[in-house]
Amino acid sequence: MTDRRRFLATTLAAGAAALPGVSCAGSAAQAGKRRPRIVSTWDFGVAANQAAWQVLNKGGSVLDAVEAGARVPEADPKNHSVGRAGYPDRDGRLTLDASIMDGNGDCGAVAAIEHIAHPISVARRVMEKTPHVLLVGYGAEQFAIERGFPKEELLTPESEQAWREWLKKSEYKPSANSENKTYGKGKPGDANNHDTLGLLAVDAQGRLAGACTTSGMAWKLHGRVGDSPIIGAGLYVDNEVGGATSTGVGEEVIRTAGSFLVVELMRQGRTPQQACEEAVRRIVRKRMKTARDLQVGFLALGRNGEVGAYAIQKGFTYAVCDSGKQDALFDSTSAM
Ligand code: SD4
Repeated sequence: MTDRRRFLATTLAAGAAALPGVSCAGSAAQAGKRRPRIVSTWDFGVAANQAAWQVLNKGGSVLDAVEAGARVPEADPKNHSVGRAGYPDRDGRLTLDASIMDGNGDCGAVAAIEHIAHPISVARRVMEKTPHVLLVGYGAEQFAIERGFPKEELLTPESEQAWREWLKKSEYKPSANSENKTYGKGKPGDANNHDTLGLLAVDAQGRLAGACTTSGMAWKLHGRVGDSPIIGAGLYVDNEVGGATSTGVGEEVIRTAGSFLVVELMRQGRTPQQACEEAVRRIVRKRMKTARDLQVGFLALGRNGEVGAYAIQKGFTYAVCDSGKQDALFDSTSAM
């Protein structure tokens, strides 16, 4: 058993009992007593959750918390799928997507932005300082610079080398969970070509916010935008119900308005777990032929703190943080 597997197994054994409302490994979702909780996608979500928790625990708002959490992988040079050091598109350009939303329906996003290290913070400025929801490309970059964000080269030598390796064959073939498998130890040219941080938080009053940030699919066409900055696709939050976020092949999530679908299913009475399962099943039903090679994962948080997660493939992990435990990591159940 690898160290990570052992850690997951230990966490799973202890986690279900220690975390009311967390449904993991297919166990029946229980309604949790309302308390602050933060959840996020993938192994790197643990560190993001902890940063968000520090904000929430000191009395900060859920919005401040999710922004602080998202900034962690954005700044991590070992993370090749979010922010600085992300893998570039097929032209060698690193373009980033991010969105932020609170439970009152306020939201902001940037797509295909270049040279700005913290797209999540730009997304928040779009939400708070403009009448718009989404700024893209050069316009988003100009807006950020006007707001005082430094213009930087974000492509690291390691990411550039990986791109040069990729150029030798130039095959565009997303592979499931690839970044997570090699997180922190990827070799240049590895097929670790995607993964996104989606982070959701609820405070003791049931107020929610969410953030989603990514460099998108590595080696994508220049100008390609995934689900992460699309409100309703990669992220959706409603204080009346809960929130949802997604990771995986964004085109499939956009086609099904995935995160909105999960929240609406919860509104109709499904648990976060049931809602994630139904959203995944819809994609699988429509993509019978290709689903085997496709990864999409949904993560949901009810306003009472209940958690659900489900993916097409095995291997989707998610992190949960609350007053009981700040570093819990779970394996999502999956359709295949
Ligand atoms: C995108 N959903 O740009 C993102 C990438 C991702 O796991 O999450 N991959 O399509």
